[in-house]
Amino acid sequence: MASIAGDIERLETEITNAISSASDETALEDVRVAAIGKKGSVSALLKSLGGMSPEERQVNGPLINGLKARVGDDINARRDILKAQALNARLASETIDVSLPVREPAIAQGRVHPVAQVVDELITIFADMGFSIAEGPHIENDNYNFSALNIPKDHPARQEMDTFYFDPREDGSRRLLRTHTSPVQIRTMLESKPPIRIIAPGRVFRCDYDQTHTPMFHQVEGLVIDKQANLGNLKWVLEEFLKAFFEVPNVKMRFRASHFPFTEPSMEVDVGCQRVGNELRIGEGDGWLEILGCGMVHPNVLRNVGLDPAEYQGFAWGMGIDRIAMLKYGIPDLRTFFASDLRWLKHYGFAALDMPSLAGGLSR
Ligand code: 2NM
Repeated sequence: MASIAGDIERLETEITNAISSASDETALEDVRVAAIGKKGSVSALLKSLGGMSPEERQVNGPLINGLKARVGDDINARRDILKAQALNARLASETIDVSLPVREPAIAQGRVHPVAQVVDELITIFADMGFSIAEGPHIENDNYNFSALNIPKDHPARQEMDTFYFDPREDGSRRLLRTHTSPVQIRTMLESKPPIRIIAPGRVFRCDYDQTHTPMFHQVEGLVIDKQANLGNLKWVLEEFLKAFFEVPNVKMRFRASHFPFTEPSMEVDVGCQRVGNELRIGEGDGWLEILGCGMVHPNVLRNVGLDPAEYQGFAWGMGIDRIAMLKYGIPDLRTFFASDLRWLKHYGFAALDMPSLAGGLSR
């Protein structure tokens, strides 16, 4: 009787070697298919049982089936090892150091310019008092920037020196860059009916450049038109604004007589202040700081926009946004505002997602 015990032993050594040298699961699968797959070497041996005598089959059958079972077990054991190795390799290559500092997303790296921050604060404060925000073009005509505002033809503000004029047009008229935001008030009064409560923040342009002046700067002007609007209302609005803006419980105010063509009477407002070390505190103290101009809208201005001064009156005020930003945030030099220096912006700028709110404290 022909025994195949020797053949089985040789085949088993061969397969066992192949299993242990399979370096990954794919290679191991190839070994499995070549041994116990349908057309594999062990399967071929099993098939050969069919051509054997019953006696041979009785001896060889258990031998071959034993081989098949051992090979299967070997392969499964090797697969477990390879799986674990692959997982360990992956864990090693995909390691994250969770102790590293978090990298800031772009939104957190950007900064809001102090002027933009102050405009947001102004809008928050005046919106809370029932004011709307009005805007207008930077390029204006002589009428909206000067004549409608009761600024006479020979007024010094009209001269080339202060105003950026464009080249004259065919008809002799000249466009200009607005020198204040007042043309926005004129446009608003022409377009809408009283009561009017607006603020107009925006860029203005004057031909002037030194320590404290830049040819482009920012202004906010306010306007209230109503049948009974009066100086008492003006004082209240300004006082509420100054307290909210400088985030102090009291602001000492002083109204000094002044002159603007577009208001009568006209006043300049000083606020109390105090130097504490390096810091200038607005609100109370022995010092005074000029902060804004204001007055009752001149009857000629009302007439120029078709309002009857006998029926309506109004008050208006104006101030420099850059200047109040410097005062509130302790920025010493105006010219640095427009230098586009990223280090400056990182130092004086505000977090992009930190919106001013009265509930949260404007500049928190
Ligand atoms: C100021 C001071 C005083 C002002 C007046 C007007 C208008 F259009 F109603 F006549 N707008 N702005 C005004 C008044 C502006 O800035 C220092």
